[in-house]
Amino acid sequence: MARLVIVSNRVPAPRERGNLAGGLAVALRDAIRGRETMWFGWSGGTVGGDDEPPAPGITTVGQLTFATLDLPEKLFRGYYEGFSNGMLWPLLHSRMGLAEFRRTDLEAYYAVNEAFARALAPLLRPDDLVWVHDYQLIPLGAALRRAGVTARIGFFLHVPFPASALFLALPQADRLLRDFAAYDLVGVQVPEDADHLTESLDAIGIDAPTARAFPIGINPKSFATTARKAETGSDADRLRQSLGDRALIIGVDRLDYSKGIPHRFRGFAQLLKRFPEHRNHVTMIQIAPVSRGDVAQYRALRKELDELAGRINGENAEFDWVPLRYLTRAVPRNTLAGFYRKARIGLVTPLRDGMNLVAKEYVAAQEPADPGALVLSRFAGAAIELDGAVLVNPYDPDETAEALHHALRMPLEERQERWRRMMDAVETNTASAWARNFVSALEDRPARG
Ligand code: ADQ
Repeated sequence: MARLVIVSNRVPAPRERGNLAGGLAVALRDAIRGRETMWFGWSGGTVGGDDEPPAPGITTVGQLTFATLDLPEKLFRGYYEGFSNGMLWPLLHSRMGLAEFRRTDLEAYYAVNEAFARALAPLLRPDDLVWVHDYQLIPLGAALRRAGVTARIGFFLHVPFPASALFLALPQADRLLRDFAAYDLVGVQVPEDADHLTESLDAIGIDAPTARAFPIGINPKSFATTARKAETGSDADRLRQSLGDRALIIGVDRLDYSKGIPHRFRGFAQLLKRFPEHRNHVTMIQIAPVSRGDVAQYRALRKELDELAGRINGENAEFDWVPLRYLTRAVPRNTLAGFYRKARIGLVTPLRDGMNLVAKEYVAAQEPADPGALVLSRFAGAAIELDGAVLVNPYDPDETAEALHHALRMPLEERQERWRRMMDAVETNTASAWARNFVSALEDRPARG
């Protein structure tokens, strides 16, 4: 079996390497198991000056080798906070108004991708399968080819790809688009992203491999088990006691403007205003740990949410009921799973989202005999598979309010029927199926060497 080489900006932290606990590692766990694997990426550390970064640090845990690179501080900022998160993230989520382009950031982005390629190329063998992840590393494939790498290289974009009229507003968009041609396989979350990328490539006449949809999933069995166990834990118990017999609506996201959290708060406020029978009978909890706190747009979002949550509670609370509980603290994953199971409604309303795994986790956490309902944005990739959700346009708080009203009154039979349909989808497109499908599609590509 060919060796798998995973490349992502971040690699699992040393304490997670034994059991591969977080994020992408969970999704890739089954693809890695039983296969020689190398995982290459940024170490999380920076070095001063503009010098060439030191050689990658290499550690091996069983069949898995981690190779991590320190990056020069200034270059890292331009690459990560500047171009990746300040320009590409808003652009790819169709929020050009929030994007900030600086030529120096673009150059830092390319310089880091070149540094990654220089450090990685000597570690590669011709029969490796190289799998590059996400928008921070679009130019890596081309940089590896320039360094003489002939191995098969695939790329997966975790976030959406916007319509070409938008993407082509990016200065030097053609340079980035040309980089896609170096890959043997390009994967995106849903067919619409594939169409959009193809449209942009066609617009400037680039012959890159056709992008294909590989919708990412979760591991529903283990998530359901976690939720079942957590349901009887002390956190879930405290939550239950604090709610009394009120229904719970839950939102869980990174604090990110793509997630539509202010819109969601306004939708909840509209529910209380237009359907007052729910007042004092429903509580919403929003868990949104701060992310990318160094970027101005994220600080502005935090301020907006602080004000909005304060206003909604000020205007609606009773002396014995606070409608909205808003936490910017992180909550452990298994505690969250127990909360999902307790919640009557999962409220997931991104303005744009590649997939959105919270939606799938909410479904997997439900009790089959008495499942909650999912209210989901039609602009999340997950909406394509989860057609048993109550779909909303998150820009319209009234539509969200109506969906919540409908979901709160949904009869058991309808909840069961909708949940079964969603659970079937979550059980079909699991994380391991996703990784397996991508790796085998890459393996099927002809070798270049
Ligand atoms: P994210 O934007 O981070 O991911 P999402 O898919 O919802 O969004 O979440 C990823 C993971 O983070 C989930 O396992 C979730 O449970 C966890 N998470 C989210 N909020 C949390 C919180 N408040 N506390 C604890 N854990 C939390 C990007 C893309 C998505 C795409 C994924 C995977 O933006 O569209 O679905 O990658 O490809």
